[in-house]
Amino acid sequence: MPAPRIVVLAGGVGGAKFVRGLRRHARAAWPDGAGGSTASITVVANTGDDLWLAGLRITPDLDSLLYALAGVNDTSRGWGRAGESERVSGELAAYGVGWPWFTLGDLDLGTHIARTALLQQGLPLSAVVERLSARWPLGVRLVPATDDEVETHVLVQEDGAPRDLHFEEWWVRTRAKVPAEAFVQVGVETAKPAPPVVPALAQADVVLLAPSNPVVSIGTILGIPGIREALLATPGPIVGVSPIIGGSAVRGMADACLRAIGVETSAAAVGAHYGSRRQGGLLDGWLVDTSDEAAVAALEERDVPTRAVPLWMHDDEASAAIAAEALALALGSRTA
Ligand code: FO1
Repeated sequence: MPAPRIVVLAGGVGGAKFVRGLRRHARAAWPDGAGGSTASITVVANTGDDLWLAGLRITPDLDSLLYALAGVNDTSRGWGRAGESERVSGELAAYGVGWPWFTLGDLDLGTHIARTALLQQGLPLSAVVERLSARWPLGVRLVPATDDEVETHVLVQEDGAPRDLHFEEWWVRTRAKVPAEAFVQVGVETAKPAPPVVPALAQADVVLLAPSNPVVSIGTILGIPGIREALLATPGPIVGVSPIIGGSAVRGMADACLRAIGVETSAAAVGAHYGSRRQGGLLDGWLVDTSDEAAVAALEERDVPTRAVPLWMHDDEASAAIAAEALALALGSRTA
């Protein structure tokens, strides 16, 4: 088949691994003769984690994707830059500026300063992402879900009182240990999809939901008015990859998020949560790990074509194999 136009909805760490694998598979399946691919990959990234801190605009999921695709990410932490130092953050802590428990590395701060400078020149976030991405040959187009500031806040009870925490405070300071009562996308009512999002979905041959947090990453992207509608109007099939393997979240604390919306932490429950496209949901296909073989029958009964394949993204090769399976399920051929 001709090289496909692929759109991926993705969050940060899991999304970055998956997109690296998809890029590797595309380069093998549809080579352009120069080490790249004739397939096009557009990544629509979650921006709900974004925040203003120490006067800088920080975009965690976009940065996880940017750094991982550029090959300059800290692969052990899963976020931030390789070879990082923390001289400036020590100064910020001494001045009591920022959050002492939220580490801003020196190289990472370079990105945040550049982004903030470009935003202050009046560039929308999608143009800033394009500018920052141009520094490396990523081989994919990174796009924020929206150019508007729509931050995810978490409603909790802390010290006996109701509190509204920015997602990053809940995630990093409390390690999601304080039960989330609700997630709120502040300002979402007036937000719009970033300009490239709807056209990319309208022209997609296939749309993939990366194995990202279904609530605060995929769910947040779909919460931007207009994106869910554009996704469901896409001509291509929509295939998701389960972020839950064997009943537990792979890395992040997805279970703490799923609990907050009353969804069981299982590959079957998340697949059912996304729902069958034929019945008004999102999925034309769902990949679960081989350890979740039992989910296949459960989801097929719900009209969601499902395959059980190895989903641990140990390395790029494993991630590429998962991407190949997702495309095969979507495009109906084993050679996709
Ligand atoms: N995660 C942590 O666990 N600890 C940190 O100190 C931390 C700092 C940080 C700074 C910039 C940035 O872009 C991400 C950072 N993260 C940190 C990761 C972040 O919480 C996650 O990448 C996502 O927000 C969750 O997917």
